Amino acid sequence: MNDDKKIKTQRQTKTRTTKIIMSAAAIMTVVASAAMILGIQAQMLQHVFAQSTGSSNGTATTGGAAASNPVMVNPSQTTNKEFWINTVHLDGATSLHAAVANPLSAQNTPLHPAEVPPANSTIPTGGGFRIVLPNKVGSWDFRSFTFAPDQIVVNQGDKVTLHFIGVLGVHHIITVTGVGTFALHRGEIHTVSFIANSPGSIRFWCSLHLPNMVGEILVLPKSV
Ligand SMILES: [Cu+2]
Repeated sequence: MNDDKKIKTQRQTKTRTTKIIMSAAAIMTVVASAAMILGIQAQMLQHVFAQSTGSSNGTATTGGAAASNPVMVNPSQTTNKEFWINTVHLDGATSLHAAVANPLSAQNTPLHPAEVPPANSTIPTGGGFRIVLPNKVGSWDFRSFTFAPDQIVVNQGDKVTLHFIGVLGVHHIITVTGVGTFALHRGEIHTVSFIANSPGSIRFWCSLHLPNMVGEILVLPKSV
């Protein structure tokens, strides 16, 4: 090999080495960036977890531990109790035909097999239930009215405030035993307030949607 060739070979080797070093540096940069991003994400997750468990340093009880240590209720202590009660109806909309668009359903095309309405309906009268028989495209619906929540627990002597919210259903005629009767339209909020003087059960219901649109306030007795 003459001198010129030697120099050329040395140059080529140098260039290859430089390229390899540059590639390695690029890979390391990518790995370092990925590690940084993952680290930031882990920190964010820790922060979110700390917030959800009410701890900023991770030393307080976790959600799981809190769930196993419930707050004890002492019926001898009376307080103000406030509840928000929504009017609700649940709809089971389906179709006689499988995978046919159902205009009654948010999930427009049912994914489950075709269903036919029961031949002899056993639903009670009273307005609380409604069955819409198949329309021209075979869609049908079963509806049930209720309150959410429909059971509330308070202590004897508590001042109880109930906000009834008209969400679903055009209107309702609601009675709270011992408190009164009122109409509630969609988009309205009607508030009642009373002292739960006696232990036992206070019923509330909608006379337009019986027998299922009913609720109960359970009043725990004061300890002596
Ligand atoms: Cu009602």
